[in-house]
Amino acid sequence: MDEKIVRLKEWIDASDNVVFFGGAGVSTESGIPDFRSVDGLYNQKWKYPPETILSHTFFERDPEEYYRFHREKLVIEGVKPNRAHLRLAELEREGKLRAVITQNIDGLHQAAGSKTVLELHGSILRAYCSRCLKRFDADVINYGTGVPRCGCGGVIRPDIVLYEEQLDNDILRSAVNFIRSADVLIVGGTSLNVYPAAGLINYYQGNKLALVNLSSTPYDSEADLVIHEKIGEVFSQI
Ligand code: CNA
Repeated sequence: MDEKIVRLKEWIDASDNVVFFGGAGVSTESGIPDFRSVDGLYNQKWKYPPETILSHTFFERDPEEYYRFHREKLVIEGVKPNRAHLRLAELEREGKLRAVITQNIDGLHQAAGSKTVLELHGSILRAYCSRCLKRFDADVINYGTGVPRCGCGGVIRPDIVLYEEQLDNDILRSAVNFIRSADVLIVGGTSLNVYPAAGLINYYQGNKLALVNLSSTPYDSEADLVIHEKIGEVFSQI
């Protein structure tokens, strides 16, 4: 086994306060493309980059096009948790992992059995009316065609944080608390380019910060351990 993975395993074995902070790269091995890798969403042919389509302004201006992208690119049939999601859920059951903090909106950590999951950017598995706030089953946004509307006439939207929108304060505060008091912080599958989420790392005060990401990130030089490998492969060994 890779010497770095052995070290990460030793840290985890010796701790009961591991926190995981992740992003889109955690779900690529489940078949959901991320935004920035070679076969991620940035390299596909859309008129606008994902960050534009997934913005508040765009959603208000052109919900039709938003939903075309949403249903084609964010909703992927039959996806299942991969080895990273499953091992994280197991580490929580073993009393080692305190929380999963995720930028993902796919619900795969909960599908794997994780209980304490802080969804910084919400979830496409929940929906509500943008006018009267009535809750809806996610099927109305994820399937079908056109723009889903509430009885009140408002556009039904996914319960995700679009670009230009604020993160939920309670979730953010809780994420800061978990990270600040963590013994081991594993950051995985995130380019650490999207703020304010990426800045959460700065709250970590320990000396066991592990970054597990295929490509390098702006935080590589600050980490105590950097592993540039597939996260599912790493987690199947720890
Ligand atoms: P990103 O900016 O797309 O970066 C993903 C990172 O993961 C890249 O640096 C890749 O090198 C790395 N990566 C890809 N596959 C693997 C792998 N198998 N093992 C290890 N590393 C890998 O994504 P971020 O999460 O950093 O950006 C934040 C955005 C993307 C959030 O707002 C998300 O909501 C949004 N997003 C979410 C999903 C999802 O829910 N699954 C999918 C696509 C985008």
